[in-house]
Amino acid sequence: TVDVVALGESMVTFLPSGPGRLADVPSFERGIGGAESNVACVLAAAGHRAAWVSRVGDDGFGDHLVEAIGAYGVDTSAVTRDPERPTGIYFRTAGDRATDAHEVAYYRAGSAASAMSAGTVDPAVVRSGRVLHLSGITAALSEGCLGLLRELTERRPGRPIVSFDVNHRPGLWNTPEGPRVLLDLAHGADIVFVGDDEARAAWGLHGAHAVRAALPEPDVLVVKHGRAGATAFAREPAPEDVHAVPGGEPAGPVGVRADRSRARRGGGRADRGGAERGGEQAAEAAVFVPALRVDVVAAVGAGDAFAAGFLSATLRGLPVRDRLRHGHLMAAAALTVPGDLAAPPAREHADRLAALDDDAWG
Ligand code: KDG
Repeated sequence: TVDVVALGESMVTFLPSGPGRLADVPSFERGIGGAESNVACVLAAAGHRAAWVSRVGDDGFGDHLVEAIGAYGVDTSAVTRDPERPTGIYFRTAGDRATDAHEVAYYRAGSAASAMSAGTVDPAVVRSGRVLHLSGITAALSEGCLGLLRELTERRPGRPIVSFDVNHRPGLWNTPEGPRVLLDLAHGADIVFVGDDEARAAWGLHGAHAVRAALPEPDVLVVKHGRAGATAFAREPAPEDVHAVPGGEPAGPVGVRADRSRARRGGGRADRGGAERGGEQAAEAAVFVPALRVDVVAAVGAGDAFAAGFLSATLRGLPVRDRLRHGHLMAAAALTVPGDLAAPPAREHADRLAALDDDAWG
């Protein structure tokens, strides 16, 4: 089985040769982007079996995406070609280092990926992994894409663990309904990633606990606090949800559970809360782990790398604090390169860094 299937639009990206306004940048360098394929690439580079499901044009940019993402070790065999619609592309400026304010120009309206729908994507393939990773970007692309996400986030027996990165991109939505739709979709996921800035802007929610109160259903909720760190809420699993991890990994739970004893003694700052679920009160910890302080080159791709690190550690059955630390480590690698993707630290190296004591982790 594939560990993670990531579904979403990828684009050929054009990164500026230097600073300045989009109007002034004289040349751009080609790269690849796409939140979900970024997650798949980092996971594959970190030694997981990852697949990317999407639709690209029957054009050179489509070829490039399939080849470049495949070169990370991602299975691209379920990517379909659209003979009529082009592959999406986008341009960005270098932006301001301190604020990361940058211009983005998307050329993706009517793209091949926007023609994804429950009718054009094979649901069996999409559900074939242990984890299905989705993002709110897809919901903004077209009615068909939104319908597909609604179907994939429906709670049904036997589905994979559904991971959802809210990724609110206000510029992509042409209706004011975006925030409500994203909250709806997040309700149906098992693992949700959201920035506290997104939650504030989209939902008017201030702080991690307010987000948890509005999103009690997902077993795991990660609220990211930009450069400060991230808070995870994770419910204890019902015993039957705990599976041993095959293939030589340390046996441990897959997915969706907190390890409160470890969180208390080992650096995650845990506080106790409760989450309402089906009328029952399930105790859970809120674990905050500070991010690594790095010299940021560009924030693009960092959220995706964080999700990949968190999912990687989840698949390996690591406790919540370590899932957050692996997320931060992968994000730190992405923050220090101009493009979306950086080579992640090797697993042994990441494990050693994640195991450093609290002083090293701020
Ligand atoms: O997370 C990085 C993405 O924002 C970038 O690759 C482009 O997918 C993209 C988007 O839709 O903004």
